[in-house]
Amino acid sequence: MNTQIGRFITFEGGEGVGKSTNIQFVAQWLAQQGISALVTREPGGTPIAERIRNDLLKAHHSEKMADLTELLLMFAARAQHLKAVIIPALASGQWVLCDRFTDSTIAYQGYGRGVSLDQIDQLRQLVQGDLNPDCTLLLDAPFKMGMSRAAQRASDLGEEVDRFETEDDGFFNLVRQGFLTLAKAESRIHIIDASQHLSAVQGDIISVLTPMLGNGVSTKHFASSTTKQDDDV
Ligand code: T5A
Repeated sequence: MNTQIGRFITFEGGEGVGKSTNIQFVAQWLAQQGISALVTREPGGTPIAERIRNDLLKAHHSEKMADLTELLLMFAARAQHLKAVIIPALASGQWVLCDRFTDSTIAYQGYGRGVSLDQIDQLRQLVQGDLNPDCTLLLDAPFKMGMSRAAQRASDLGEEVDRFETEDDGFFNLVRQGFLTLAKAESRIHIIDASQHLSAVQGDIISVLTPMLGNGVSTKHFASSTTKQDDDV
């Protein structure tokens, strides 16, 4: 019988703040604790969702992608990812480490593009029901620092700039403020200062995750997320 309880951990933040780097670090750290973790990403994580990702990130289309199209494609990819990958992994007791999830939709499409947060919430409920992350690590740094790290990595690896990376400073400021606003409202979101040296960032991440290793934390994938207001009561 599988006695391990899967946990759903998401990594969020702006461009180049260190999500991919730290998700790999956490997977290795969990393996050292004897915990099997599935590493995945959004948009993407399944063959169909990765095809949607290609269209979403492609820098140049022959027409401008409408904001609503972008939003629906994010949730279409997420619906496939949840059904094919995330839910089965959690049900089998695996931990799931996901590079971006719905908080990115709220920050980028909601705060960044200005799409109605109520509409996003309706789609969230349709696609996720009560399935929410157990814990979210919000890697936060001034957006110019993240952009410059991402640009350096892209130049080292010969990667092309994606459609979101062509946005202006105002957009990325709104996205960052969106993430920080979410973190104030949701107790599952932990802000990690990603401007620190990588070893300090990883120390902070371990401090957040260590309490989840024991039996003291109940899993609540299928319960509504707790708000900070709830905690204060
Ligand atoms: N999107 C996504 C939406 O608009 N809505 C949604 O709902 C979702 C799910 C996805 C895009 O889609 C958008 C947001 C995005 O624009 P992506 O490639 O998944 O694109 O996301 P990016 O943020 O672009 O991912 P990156 O791979 O560019 O950034 P990471 O993963 O945050 O950064 P990482 O780990 O690659 O680090 C970048 C560089 O910095 C170094 C690393 O070694 C690397 O070279 N680094 C550090 N250097 C010094 N100090 C530290 N502390 C460092 N941490 C990392």
